[in-house]
Amino acid sequence: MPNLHASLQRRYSYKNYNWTQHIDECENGTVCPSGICFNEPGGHSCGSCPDGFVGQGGHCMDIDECHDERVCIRGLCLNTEGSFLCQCGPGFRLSSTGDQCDDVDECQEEMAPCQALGECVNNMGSYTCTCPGGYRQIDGTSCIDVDECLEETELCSPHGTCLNTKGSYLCVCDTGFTASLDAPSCDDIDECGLNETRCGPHGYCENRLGSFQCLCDQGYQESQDGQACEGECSMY
Ligand SMILES: [Ca+2]
Ligand SMILES: [Ca+2]
Ligand SMILES: [Ca+2]
Repeated sequence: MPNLHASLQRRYSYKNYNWTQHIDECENGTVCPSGICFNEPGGHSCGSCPDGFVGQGGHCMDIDECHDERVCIRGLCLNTEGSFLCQCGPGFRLSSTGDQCDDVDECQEEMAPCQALGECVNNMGSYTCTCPGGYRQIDGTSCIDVDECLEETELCSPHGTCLNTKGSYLCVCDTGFTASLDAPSCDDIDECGLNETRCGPHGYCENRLGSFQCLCDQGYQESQDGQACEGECSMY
């Protein structure tokens, strides 16, 4: 209490003054707004204004800290007598210095907000949960599989059936078809192109949609399914 000490010193230096005739204004605690009062012969003086106030001695005025744009950054500043309050909105937290609002990094908090598969991405005042391909965000925090087969009814048609999987889907192709490399559909298998001698030495292979047909040389006959040539001998 250096000011109290100074006051006592000053009182001590006037020890020879006739105190019986002197009125001590400092006894009335309201004479100095600063709260620091020096009793003097024939009067008094006031100490400097306390923190948060500006002025000299008897005249102290509250400082409006909120006028300073460096105070309470990103927050709502409320001036008070001798100080100020900084109120932070959702997604922000008062800094340790108490004079600005800092973004809360929700992704680093103990209770991470994103559910399984959701990747947390922090941003100023909030966060987002991003989902991997084939998943869609719900409730802002969770990722669910997209059922591509339900949402795009023409997928894999007309020669295949769509099968939903977690994070993707499959085209299950009809017999004679195979999944297309460049579209979600099923392409005809060119059985003849894959195996030119498919119909043996006595037949010509002709590709058909979803199948193939053997055209047999004279003296040979197509098998029941049309996919081989049989000599007359084998028929008996
Ligand atoms: Ca944030
Ligand atoms: Ca899926
Ligand atoms: Ca074919």
